[in-house]
Amino acid sequence: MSEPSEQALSLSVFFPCYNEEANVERTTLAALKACRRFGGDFEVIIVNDGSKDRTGELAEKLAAEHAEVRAVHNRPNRGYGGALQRGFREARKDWVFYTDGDGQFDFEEIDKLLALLGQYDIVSAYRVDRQDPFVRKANAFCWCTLVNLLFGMRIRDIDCAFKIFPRKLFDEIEMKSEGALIDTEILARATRLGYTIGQVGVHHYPRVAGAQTGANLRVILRAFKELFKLRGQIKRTARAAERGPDHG
Ligand SMILES: Nc1nc2c(ncn2[C@@H]2O[C@H](COP(=O)(O)OP(=O)(O)OP(=O)(O)O)[C@@H](O)[C@H]2O)c(=O)[nH]1
Ligand SMILES: [Mg+2]
Repeated sequence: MSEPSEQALSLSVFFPCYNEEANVERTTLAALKACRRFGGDFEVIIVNDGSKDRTGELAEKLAAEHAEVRAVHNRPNRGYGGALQRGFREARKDWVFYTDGDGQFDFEEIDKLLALLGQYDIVSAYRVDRQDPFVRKANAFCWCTLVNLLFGMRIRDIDCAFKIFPRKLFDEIEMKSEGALIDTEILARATRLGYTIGQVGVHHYPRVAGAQTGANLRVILRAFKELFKLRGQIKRTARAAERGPDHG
């Protein structure tokens, strides 16, 4: 696949939403505005992850109002990883960009990712001034250091929800994480396949509406459980590849 030029960009944009009735419209309109600037072929996918509020209903309304918008629904809620998996599997364009549905990132900064796609296969942003409490930032630093060591990567901010991938990657890798490990899983599997990853700083804004859910203990424990499973799976895949196709 050739480097995307602004004229010919074929882009799927999606964002997961779990109980984001206060944010989903604003986020969708911001995505549409950013995509329209490119004038290419694009789609915006709202992944409603089994929300208990009016997110699903609002997503359907937005899809009815805008031809480029599609709403898909996980029923019941499948977790952050399940929501991201759904978005990647639904994407139909050559490039897939995702961010969060709660408005903590600025879609306009997608330009920074596109600018690096000539040099790298994937671009993963890092938050320059992360709007989270110190303890959460310190935990994130330790987590990122651990996964980099385990999977031989050098990612500055693994869980930054501002990344772009070639869609074909998702035909080549399995995704199993249903929790917060999903970002690590995708980048670790892509790294094993030889995909290169560019990194660039983007802004991060405080959540203005909706409930904070990203750092509860259940999320963290689930991520560790999935981490050890993923480590085992990737090791097994590597050993099978070394043995060659006859040995499966
Ligand atoms: N936490 C959580 N978020 C989900 C889930 N499914 C989809 N999401 C969406 O994933 C995005 C990231 O979740 P957030 O709760 O914003 O996580 P965060 O940004 O790390 O933390 P806060 O915004 O501080 O809660 C949001 O757009 C959520 O609506 C889920 O099952 N759990
Ligand atoms: Mg958030």
